[in-house]
Amino acid sequence: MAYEAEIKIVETDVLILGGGMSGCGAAVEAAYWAKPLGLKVTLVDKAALDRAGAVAMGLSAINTYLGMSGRGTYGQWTPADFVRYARTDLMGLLRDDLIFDVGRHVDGTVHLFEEWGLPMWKDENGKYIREGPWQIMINGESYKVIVAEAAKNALGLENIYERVCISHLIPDPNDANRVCGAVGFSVREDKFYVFKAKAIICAMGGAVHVFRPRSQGEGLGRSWYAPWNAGTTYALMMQMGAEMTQMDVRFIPARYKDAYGPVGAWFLLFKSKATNAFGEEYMVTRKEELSKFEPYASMKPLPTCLRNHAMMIEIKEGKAPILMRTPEAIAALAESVPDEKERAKKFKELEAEAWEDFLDMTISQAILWAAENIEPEKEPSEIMPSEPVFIGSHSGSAGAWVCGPSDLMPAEYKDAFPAQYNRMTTVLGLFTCGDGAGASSHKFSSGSFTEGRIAAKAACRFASEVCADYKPEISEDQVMKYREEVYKPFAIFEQFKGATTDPDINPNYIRPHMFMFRLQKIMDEYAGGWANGYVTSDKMLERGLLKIQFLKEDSEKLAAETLHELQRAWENVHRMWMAEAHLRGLLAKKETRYPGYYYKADYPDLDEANKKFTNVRFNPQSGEWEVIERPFIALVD
Ligand code: SFD
Ligand code: AMP
Repeated sequence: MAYEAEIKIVETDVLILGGGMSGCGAAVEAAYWAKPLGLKVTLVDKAALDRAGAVAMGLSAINTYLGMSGRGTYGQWTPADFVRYARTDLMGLLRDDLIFDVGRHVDGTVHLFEEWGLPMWKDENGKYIREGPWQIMINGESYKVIVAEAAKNALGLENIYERVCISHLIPDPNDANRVCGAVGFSVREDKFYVFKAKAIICAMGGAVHVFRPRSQGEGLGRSWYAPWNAGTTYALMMQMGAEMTQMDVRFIPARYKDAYGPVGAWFLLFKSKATNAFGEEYMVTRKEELSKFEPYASMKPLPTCLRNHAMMIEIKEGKAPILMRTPEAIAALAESVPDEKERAKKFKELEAEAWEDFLDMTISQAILWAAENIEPEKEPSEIMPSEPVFIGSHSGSAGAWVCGPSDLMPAEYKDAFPAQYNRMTTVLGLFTCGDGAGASSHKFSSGSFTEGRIAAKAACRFASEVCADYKPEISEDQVMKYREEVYKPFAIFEQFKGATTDPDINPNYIRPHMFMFRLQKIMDEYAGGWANGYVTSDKMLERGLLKIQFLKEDSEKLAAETLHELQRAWENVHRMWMAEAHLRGLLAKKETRYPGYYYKADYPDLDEANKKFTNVRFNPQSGEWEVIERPFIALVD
């Protein structure tokens, strides 16, 4: 029997799915443009905005700030410099138009954050203190609360739906390549939501826990990136038929072992060195091996994947543990102060900053230090390459192939889009940003918020220019079908729960947790997870795809007992879609462009002469996938 949750229909013009950094940016900007255009804007998040998304725990730095107006302590970069920096980091293959667009607007976003009350580190002249060339330091424990408050003020609480988990996008009944709505369910109440909209901004973050994490057993769930970013952005866009780019590009963050504390502040602010167990600085000793990946091995800063690659060679040769030399770094900075008393004070300050870096951003790392009696000023800490995650906003670049700004997008890309609106995907009315927009890395928190603003401005224009006479149609029959589909895991559990004495073990269904383990095992073993040293090959990927098809069959048998578990069920279906796209993206790539992120054993080299985008697309009509090649076009030397 169908589960009869109360049906709530919400009609709106611009629908923002996800209230993280990019969703909040979209909300602030959309509210501004919607007023004169007479549009209604609605935002939905599966959690509470104040602590939803990757910035939930806070951050200790804003990683993208150009400082064009001279407000930063050093470095006044141009958007063209930003393109060079981001593109180098991703081994020369990104969309210059998208990155330039973020670069020219991101500083304004950071200034807004300060205006809204975000405490910034400043020097005696009132300039933002840099962590590194592109990053500035913040006291960011409440970063997300501050940003969420701005979004709430802009939209009004009556237009924000919290704790509603979006499970599907709805295609227009008269145009399969147009989006007209989304459905989701309350994770607290028996309410099923149907949102009808003219333009939809899909901003539900990246994908974590697609691969088997290093944290197992009692540590399960601990990851660097937000575990509740379950690939929903990618899955829902793919189900609509959106073309995706760089789906091979996972990010392997080098992190403090077990609690996943970020390393940026240590490398850049504290100027720490990392060594192998024998005190050898692998970034120096492995230079020769990296030179196989020229021209990128000579570029500065060295691409993140190549830094990983050097570390992975050490691990393979048995020279682990890899150590972040925190005591030497703190001592060296303190020693630069000539006066003895001042030096002692500086030492204490640095010690406090070391702890604060994690207390602002990755609290569990500080807890682990305390639990293991680690005093960072006295002993080094282990660092480790983590499991792969998908995140279009950091040092990875998986995501949708989106339309760029009209003044910058190369003419060769225009045909892909049914209408040209900035950050619209290849599906009419469907926009994305942040982790969702591909081939445009290094946005981080500030760039994601900025890209949300860019997408929202275009979405408002689209809703008023293209949709003046358009009314999204979703029939009652369709609503009932979606409700039945969404709550099916409840029906399956109810039907079969009595078949065994232990409800976890049942021949008729699979629970979301077990389903996730199965997915992670396939990906870890066949797609180059950490267990295999990140190595895969076409043969392994083909086998992995076969296993994913079996898993897909079993996804029809997912069972859920509670609303919370229902959410887990849909999250894992979304992860499964991301997994398949990753396998297909890797299969389409006949080179190892990202050593240190993945290794294709059958194509171990860079194929620089054939540098191109190998996009993938699921065709919702035929159920087939296709590979679409797009040229790389540089706008900046
Ligand atoms: O040091 C649904 N990031 C850092 N950025 C910085 O600028 N500085 C740093 O210091 C950063 N570091 C860092 C970072 C992240 C994390 C986790 C750590 C450290 C520990 C990166 C940024 O956080 C990141 O780039 C942006 O947040 C990306 O923004 P966006 O909007 O793409 O994703 P989101 O913020 O996670 O928001 C997603 C939202 O979607 C919701 N959602 N809602 C409804 N239905 C569903 N089915 C949904 N699924 C998801 C989520 O609840 C969320 O609100 S450092 O390591 O580099
Ligand atoms: P992370 O803490 O590793 O997420 O990095 C935070 C920021 O510092 C990002 O902008 C990284 O690209 C940058 N970063 C981290 N480590 C290094 C490094 N060794 N050299 C240059 N940039 C780095």
